[in-house]
Amino acid sequence: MPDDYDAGSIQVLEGLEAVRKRPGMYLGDPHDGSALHHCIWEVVDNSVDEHLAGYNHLIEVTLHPDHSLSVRDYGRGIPVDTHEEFGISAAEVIMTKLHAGGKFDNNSYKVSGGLHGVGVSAVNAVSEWMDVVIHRGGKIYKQRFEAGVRATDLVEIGTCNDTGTTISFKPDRTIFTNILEFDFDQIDSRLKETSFLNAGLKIIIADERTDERHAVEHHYEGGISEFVKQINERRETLHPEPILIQGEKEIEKGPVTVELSLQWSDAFSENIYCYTNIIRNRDGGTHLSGLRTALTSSINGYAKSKNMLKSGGLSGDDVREGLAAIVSVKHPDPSFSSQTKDKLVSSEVAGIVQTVVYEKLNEYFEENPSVGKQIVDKALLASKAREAARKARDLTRRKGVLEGGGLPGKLADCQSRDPNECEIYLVEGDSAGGSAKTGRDRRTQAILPLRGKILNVERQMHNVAKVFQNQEIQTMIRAFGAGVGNNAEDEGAFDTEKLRYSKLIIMTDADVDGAHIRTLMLTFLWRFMRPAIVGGHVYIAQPPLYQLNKGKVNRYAYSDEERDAIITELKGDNESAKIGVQRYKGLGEMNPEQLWETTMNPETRTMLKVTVREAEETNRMFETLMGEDVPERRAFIERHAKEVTNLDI
Ligand code: 0RA
Repeated sequence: MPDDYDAGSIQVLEGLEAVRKRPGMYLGDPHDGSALHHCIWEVVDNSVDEHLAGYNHLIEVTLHPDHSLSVRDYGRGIPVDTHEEFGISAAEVIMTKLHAGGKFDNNSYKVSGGLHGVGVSAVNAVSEWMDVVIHRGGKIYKQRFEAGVRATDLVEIGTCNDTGTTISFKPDRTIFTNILEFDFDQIDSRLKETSFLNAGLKIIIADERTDERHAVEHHYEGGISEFVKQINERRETLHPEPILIQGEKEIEKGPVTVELSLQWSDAFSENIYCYTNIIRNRDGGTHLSGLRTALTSSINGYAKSKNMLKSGGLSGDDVREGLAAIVSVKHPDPSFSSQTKDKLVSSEVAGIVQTVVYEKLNEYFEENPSVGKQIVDKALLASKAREAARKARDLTRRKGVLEGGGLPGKLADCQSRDPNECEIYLVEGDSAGGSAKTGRDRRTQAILPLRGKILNVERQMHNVAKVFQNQEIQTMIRAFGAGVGNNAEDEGAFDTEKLRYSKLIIMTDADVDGAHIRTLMLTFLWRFMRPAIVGGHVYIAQPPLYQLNKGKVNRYAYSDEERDAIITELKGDNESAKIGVQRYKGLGEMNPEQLWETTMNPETRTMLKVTVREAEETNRMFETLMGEDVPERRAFIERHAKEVTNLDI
């Protein structure tokens, strides 16, 4: 410890001691990895602020082999002149004073901020060491801290002709007792989000912890519009370009700017991501309610003006079905409902967002009437479906679908009566159904063969009676034994508690028809048994595409790449070795043993879990799963989810 310790420094030390004693209060749980990663966000946020101030276009984050991490930016560089109040350099103030941040420069400039906005000094406090290197005014400066305390003076170490700041730190292992490893995927997905929200900012993440250096780069000139496009990447969109909405309003504290990007697709779910000053607000808040109000009134207004409304209006849920949207608000002094900033409560924001969205959306519909019409059509369909689901219960009751009949004859039920261990395979076609019946574990696996295509319920929403006359649909309702209809308040509505199986597994051929049947099945479940999907009970079986053999060795491949990899592996050094390749066209081509071994054995099978994105997103897998980079995605899935991966609907 330097011997010239003055009153200011002692105050600093006390502040930082508090962080070391109770890191959880400032950075989140130090034992589960969340505080460890918050350290990164805190440091990166400072560099993002430089970007927002208009001075920085590149951030380089590097994970080093010694478990330290560095963040380099090309901003103005932290000021090095002596700070009047504290008598030490401004840089040292920022590195050691809690909440110092960029605040003493100009309040309105700092708009980003970490979980608690504690600043880089809190990270310094929980670091074994932290180095800051500053390029500024043609000179390079460096200072080191240990456990948040100055270990060297700020010294000039060279000259340069650029500007910027590099902050490196090594988390203190006495504080982060459980988890010391930075998680590349988590960093990657978070910083990808950061670059989407900061159009034009490039973020490079390099992992130097293994022999093979691994780096990714995120750079989106299109900002939040590219974010929305990526959310909808694997969906049929109703309009090719997201609708971009921008606006600004001056309040007492300064300007509030709002930026939104909206795009509807044929998906069922609604994916709206809200941000205030680049921080995600998981529970939305006033910006979200402003958006919702504007959407409902604007779309209803448009529908009415085009005489598209027959009876009643469209509900908020109806107009938001299939909507992917980003709402990004920048506010000089926002209020949140909690420390974690999950919900924005600044009341003036609702009105600002509502006004901006209402005006701009009306304008957009004016200029793009065909898109407007498609969005209304989609909402009308959602509205009919909702109405149909409401009627479903009465109808099924009257027709006796739920009572009487008992279990359907086609069902080969399992022996166990404990839903937790029971699963039901919904199998396309009688012949595959036969193989599945023979091959299954009859204690826990039930088989329900479904003949041909099930009804396209989307086309029958005006006629619910027809939906419930469909044999396959009646059979499913009876086999599941959990009722029908999404409205939980209705008597007889679908109730996962009553479900006779904890896993509903759709098993169709790996071809176009199979994919179609799967879609029809999912559509039915979404419209009439939604809690099963939301509760994570619906899965897609993954049969192999190929069987490969060399002599007595049999292998299965679930994709073309895997087929090629296995061929290479089986050949080994012998290029001319004979490898048998059989393409499975349908489940029916497999005998019962093969079907069990490749697709049904819980020990070895891979299944897709059907999810609505929100549920999936909780473990932040989605960005990687959605990325364009297929090998990367495969590698990710292999590393993280042996038995199930997700299918978003
Ligand atoms: C205070 C004032 C100024 C810049 C910064 C802080 C600053 C902090 C960090 C932390 C990481 N990178 C950073 N870059 C800049 C403005 C200085 C000026 O007006 O030139």
